[in-house]
Amino acid sequence: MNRPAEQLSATTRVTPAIAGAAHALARSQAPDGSWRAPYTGPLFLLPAWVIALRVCSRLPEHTVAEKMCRRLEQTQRQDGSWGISIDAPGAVYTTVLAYVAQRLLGKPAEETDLRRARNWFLVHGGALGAAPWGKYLLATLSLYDWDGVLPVPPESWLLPRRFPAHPANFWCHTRMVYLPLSWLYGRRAALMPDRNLRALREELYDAPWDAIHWPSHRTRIAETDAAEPLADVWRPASQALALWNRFGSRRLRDRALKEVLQQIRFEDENTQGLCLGPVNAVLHTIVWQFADPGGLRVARHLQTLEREYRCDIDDAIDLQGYHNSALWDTAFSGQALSVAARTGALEDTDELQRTLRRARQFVDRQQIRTNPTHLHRAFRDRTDGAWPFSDARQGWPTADCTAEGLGAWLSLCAATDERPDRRRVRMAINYLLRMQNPDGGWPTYERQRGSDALEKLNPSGVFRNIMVDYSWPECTASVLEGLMHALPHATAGQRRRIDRAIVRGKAYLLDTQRPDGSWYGGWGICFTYGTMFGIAGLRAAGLPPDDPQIRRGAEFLLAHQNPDGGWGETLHHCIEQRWVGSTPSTVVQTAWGLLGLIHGGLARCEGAARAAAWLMRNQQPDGSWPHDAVTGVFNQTCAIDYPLYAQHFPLRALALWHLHKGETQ
Ligand code: LAN
Repeated sequence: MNRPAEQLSATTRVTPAIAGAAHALARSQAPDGSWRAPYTGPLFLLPAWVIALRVCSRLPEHTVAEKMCRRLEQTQRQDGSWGISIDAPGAVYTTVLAYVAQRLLGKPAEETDLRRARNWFLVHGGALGAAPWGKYLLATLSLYDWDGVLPVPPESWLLPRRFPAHPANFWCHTRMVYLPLSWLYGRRAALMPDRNLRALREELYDAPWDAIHWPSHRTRIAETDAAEPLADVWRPASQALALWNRFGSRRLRDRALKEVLQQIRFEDENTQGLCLGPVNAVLHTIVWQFADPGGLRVARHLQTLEREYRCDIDDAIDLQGYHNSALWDTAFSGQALSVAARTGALEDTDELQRTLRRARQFVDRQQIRTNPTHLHRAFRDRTDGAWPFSDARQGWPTADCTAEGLGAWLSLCAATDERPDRRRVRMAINYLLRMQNPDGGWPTYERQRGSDALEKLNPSGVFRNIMVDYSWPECTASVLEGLMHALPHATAGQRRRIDRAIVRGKAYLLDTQRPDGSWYGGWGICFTYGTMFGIAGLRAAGLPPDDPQIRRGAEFLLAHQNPDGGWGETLHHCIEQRWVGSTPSTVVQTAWGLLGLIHGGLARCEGAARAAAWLMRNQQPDGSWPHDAVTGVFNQTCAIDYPLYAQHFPLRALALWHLHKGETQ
């Protein structure tokens, strides 16, 4: 075969590229065997933390305040606004919160950037136009009136579980945010305004505070904040719920508040105080400050935010999107290194063995072996055998983290001559089998509980697909790969169940492929991510590379490859749900594109060689790659940064390419 010069030179240069990347990755391993990096991107988290600190009268001293302000300054957009995340268009919600946070941290209202921010949000309706979560937070500071928020009655927790709108049927992140919110709403929890807060009341609105008729703004959301506009039912529903709030039974309210506080305790207990995510971690802090001012729980939550969620990037401070991403990043790094080890490209095998062993031990320790306490009472599912996104302490596993954790554990065991404990593999298999959704796909944290129709009640304005734990192509693909990996360790009974699960999972993947051959990525930006997983999942389910649907997936990738050999996508693809156009190639998306081609059996095609050459051209002298873009996303609108993706995905792609490019098709 006649190969262009670039392809030939790519073939000869790949061994040192793999070795350099593997050493760079090994060097960045943490002492506990994990990989982790600052997990930032959403811009509503740091202001929410500052608000919690103000509620608890624990605003930070000057140097810390300055570093928090620096982060907010870095993320302000040209037009003076803040988006809900990095790279997102400006929103009143985050602009008002970022403004309030900086004022609380001591900046004067007349400072130039704050003036620009104020001009921006006043043009868009001021705080009255903020998406609902912004209003709740402002209300706790008495910067917004509880009469003007979308009602969140705590009594919903007393409904029969069968009732479709019982919060137990919501996606767990939504449920765990609305849990503390319903307590704050039910109590109308608000600080007594001091002089500073009174001043702020005048800055956030284009009308005097006393002249605002709050009830007429309950369902108001500025256009900038309405990625998912409120459904029409919210208008009459919010009126009815507000009447209930006013005239409903006090005794029932007290019972409901007690129940909600009990559920909050369960969550604290089951997560060792870490909470499922950053939003409920902040809201629990605020709840406990009102429920038991200055108590032990407040102190613990403040400490958790400080020690686990805070991250320092150079001279700025941010609040992370999860307390860490350790299991997820370690699983991928471990798998990339295991593949690299198979290429024979690495010289210092002692160093590599040490790294792999420590990674294996870390992954090993993060398998959750127990179940939540008060399982049914706390509306939780079994967790034994599963892996979480961060670490075992937090106790909320997901299907794909389990699959990737299990896959990494097995690969790392194989690479370090350790025999995995079969009983534990089987526990993981059982968890994965339990998690399959009725549509054949796999969700994130829990099997789907509510019907898709619940999405009509999405009360957030800014996020999409938050009401139900839907199936996702990438979660499904990870699980199919994980199950195949674990198959040799399964019991005969499990094998039969795995076979059936795979048939249904395959059907789900075939069904979710779009007419253009791609899969939409729900948790990575965007089609390169989804398509890489879609193809890999179908291959794991047994389809051959020349299957027409796999071909179409690979052709989609080839059709959208940039002339320089890479791929580039932005958050707009996620928001618009279509390939809006290519943007400059990025490291991570190029690695995903190349991996998609390799899984699709096209390792030997010219496009794959050009992608590999792009990755090698852009590798830095120390073996690492530049962190050139934010490539994670959630709920279709909010970008989130996985800095380590730019290290382990290219390594895995190059190593696999090296292993497969010699194969005949
Ligand atoms: C995450 C992080 C990891 C991510 C993957 C494992 C990558 C994915 O494949 C499945 C979904 C999951 C677990 C996920 C879900 C949504 C999360 C928890 C996040 C993106 C991190 C932060 C985000 C959470 C919802 C942020 C808080 C915002 C709310 C809307 C509550």
